[in-house]
Amino acid sequence: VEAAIPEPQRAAWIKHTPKPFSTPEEFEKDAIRHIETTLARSMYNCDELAAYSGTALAFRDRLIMSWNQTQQQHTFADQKRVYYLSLEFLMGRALDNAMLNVGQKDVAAKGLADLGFRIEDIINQEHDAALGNGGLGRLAACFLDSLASLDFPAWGYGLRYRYGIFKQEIIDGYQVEVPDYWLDFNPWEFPRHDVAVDIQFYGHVNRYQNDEGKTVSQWEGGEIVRAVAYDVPVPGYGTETTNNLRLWSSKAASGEFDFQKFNSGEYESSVADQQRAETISAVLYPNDNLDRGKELRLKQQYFWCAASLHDIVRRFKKGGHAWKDFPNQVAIQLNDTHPTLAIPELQRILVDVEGLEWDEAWIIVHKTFSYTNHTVLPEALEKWSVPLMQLLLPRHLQIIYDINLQFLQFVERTFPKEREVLSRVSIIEESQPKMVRMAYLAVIGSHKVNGVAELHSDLIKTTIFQDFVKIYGPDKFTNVTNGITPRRWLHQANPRLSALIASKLGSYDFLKDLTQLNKVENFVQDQEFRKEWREIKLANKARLAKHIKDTTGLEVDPKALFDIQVKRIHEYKRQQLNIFGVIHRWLALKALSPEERKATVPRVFIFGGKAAPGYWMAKTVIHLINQVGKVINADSDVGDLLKVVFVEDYNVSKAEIIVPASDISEHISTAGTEASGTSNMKFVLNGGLIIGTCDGANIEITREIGENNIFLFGNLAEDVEELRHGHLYGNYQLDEGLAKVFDEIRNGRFGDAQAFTALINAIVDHGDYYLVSDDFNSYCKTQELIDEAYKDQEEWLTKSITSVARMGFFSSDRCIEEYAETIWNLEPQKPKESAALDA
Ligand code: HBZ
Repeated sequence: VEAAIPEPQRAAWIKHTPKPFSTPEEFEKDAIRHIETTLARSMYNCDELAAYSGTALAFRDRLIMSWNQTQQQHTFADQKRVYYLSLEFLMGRALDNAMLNVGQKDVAAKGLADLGFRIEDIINQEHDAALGNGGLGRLAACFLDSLASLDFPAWGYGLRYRYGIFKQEIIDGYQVEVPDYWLDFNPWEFPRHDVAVDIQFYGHVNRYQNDEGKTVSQWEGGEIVRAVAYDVPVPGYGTETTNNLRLWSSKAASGEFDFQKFNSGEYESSVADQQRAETISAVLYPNDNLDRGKELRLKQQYFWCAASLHDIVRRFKKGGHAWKDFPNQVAIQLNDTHPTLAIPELQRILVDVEGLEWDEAWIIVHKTFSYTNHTVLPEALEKWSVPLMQLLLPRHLQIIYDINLQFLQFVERTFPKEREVLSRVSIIEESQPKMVRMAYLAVIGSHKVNGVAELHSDLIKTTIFQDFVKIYGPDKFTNVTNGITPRRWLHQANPRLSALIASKLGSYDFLKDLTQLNKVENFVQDQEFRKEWREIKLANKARLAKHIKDTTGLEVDPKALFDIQVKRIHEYKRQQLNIFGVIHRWLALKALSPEERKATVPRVFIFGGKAAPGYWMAKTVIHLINQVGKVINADSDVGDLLKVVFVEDYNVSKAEIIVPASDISEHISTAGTEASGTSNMKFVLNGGLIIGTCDGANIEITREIGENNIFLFGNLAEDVEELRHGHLYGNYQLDEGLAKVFDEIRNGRFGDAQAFTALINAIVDHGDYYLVSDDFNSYCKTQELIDEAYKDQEEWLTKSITSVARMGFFSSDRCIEEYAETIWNLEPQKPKESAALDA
């Protein structure tokens, strides 16, 4: 390939390709050129947004050079790639990350200062790329960072939503959703108008005999929508590797159909067709852990799967390999069941389009895919109605039926005497209407299925996939405990802590091998080190206090114990347990004499998180938190001893401010419901302790950091079922402390009592499914232990440092290496020249 370009041309090209900035002046030159020419602005109207844009464009130029180089090298090497299919990528901001990953933040800071700007202000101009709901989408973003940082040939595939997750405003204590139109100016994407795929919907299937006398199926008619690729460069940290995230945008296919309409004067309906096509990628569905079965969602899923597979197959075919080599060239990871249609789609391409035999094709499909499950909650398991699928994807439904038939025949041969197992494991649920169970299809079409923390991976084997373990044996099911990228969640969010650690360890190498953090334990008695550690935590708390003051007007004391719960609002995550605990604490404080109160540790409870717009109970929880805050924050009896804050519009950028500022964070889901959790890892990595249940990754965090360094409480997963049964059929006894809390709410202490009846009734009358009452006492007692523990600041500091030192396991790098070795069979591809690291 390289030899084809004559030497003089090569030399000219190489001479003029943009290089990393070696001085602030070089950066300034590029930024100014972009501000003047790309943006058509000048020195006299360069505000912070323009400075951000110029900076971003200057860095984008660099990224695209390494992106080009990476893609060329990967194509040339012709080795296996992994494709990460996720409907969500919660990337957050890109500029800070890009500057740190290429090691040039210092250069940019100096350059911007020369132009009269503070780099923090410039970074804050950027709009979050918020194409996700919560943990699942952020995990995908951490994985992309690790894949690039570890030099794995990998692409992400997703949708380019015009509207990401809504912006949350709190008005009179209620959540109000505002659209997140984020594409106004997005320097991080490259439209690829030449990469377009036409995607078919509706229509019918024709079966006919081909020339060789073979019966073939052909999907015909229906509608076509065009998928256009937008590429987002994903730079690795301290490496030249820049991978690609390809997001698909929908638009009308300009076929003859449209022209006919234009010509016959149907301008309006032609424009309406266009808008209908664009609707597909218009908006991210804002539900997490809930399946609503909307037609447009199914369209999104197929549109994205079909476009991605078309792209993957096209790339594979360019390599000139035999079809049986497909799984040696391609690994596809399904992030939850959302991309499961990729399974019948690949089977369709191989059989209907490429003419392979069914069995031959199925072996390829099955070796290519693997599936990650993120939940056992029944309401989150995706099912699509058979009539809807028949209408929208008639050929895929046939293929699913054929896959099911072969599977059930296999099950029957293996377990001839167990007929009832057949209906249990069938992909088709025999309900009215019939439903396609996507998780079963994902299991059957994949060679590996993984959960995201040990407990969760055990649970899927004994609950939702129990029968499949019997059918396939246990080896198909595995665990890969989640992780987080230490680049964003330590180095970027908490630069001072990162620098302190680097100063002791001698380098920033721990950011690429987080297990090296264990050496931090050697300094746990180093007085100077301890002092700085303490100061950094205080400074991070002051930064959050300032944010709270700026956004809510409330003043909180950075010296108080900061107790934080930030995550999507969901009954199973139990923000209600937390706020009931706050009320309980308030009542207890008010009962103390002023003298006694002096001995209590001041606490600030900080909440944040979005409720799905249609999730009434979650919205009620937000309302209650705000009402409780209003009353308590104005109560002079308790003054600074107790404050309650709700931080509006929790997102990735807010998390970067909030996570480093905790003393305690709360991860208090009903045991067995939170698959893993990842913010638990982020908080501990930043020196915060946690209060949590024995759930998800809390269990492994405890194992790593030691049980003296975590505050665990509550019932165990293995007891949950029996407790629930007892609530319904035993005689239910509400916890006494909780009863008092409910009395206060019912008495109208926090405004209109009626507003909170449903919340209370769920516990008192409707079986307390999430065990709030069962765990209430244990929760409050553990909170008291925390008050006591916080009084011994030296011991607290020791716990903080020790915990951080033991968090090496939770890097998403470890996670990706596990996937690469045990699931993808994937090797890294080191870039030819590697740039120096300048952290
Ligand atoms: O995935 C989360 C789990 O709740 C959490 O425990 C885990 O740590 C994390 C990463 O593995 N799941 C989600 O965030 N799920 C969703 O956001 C979601 C979005 C759309 C859906 C279903 C779930 O249709």
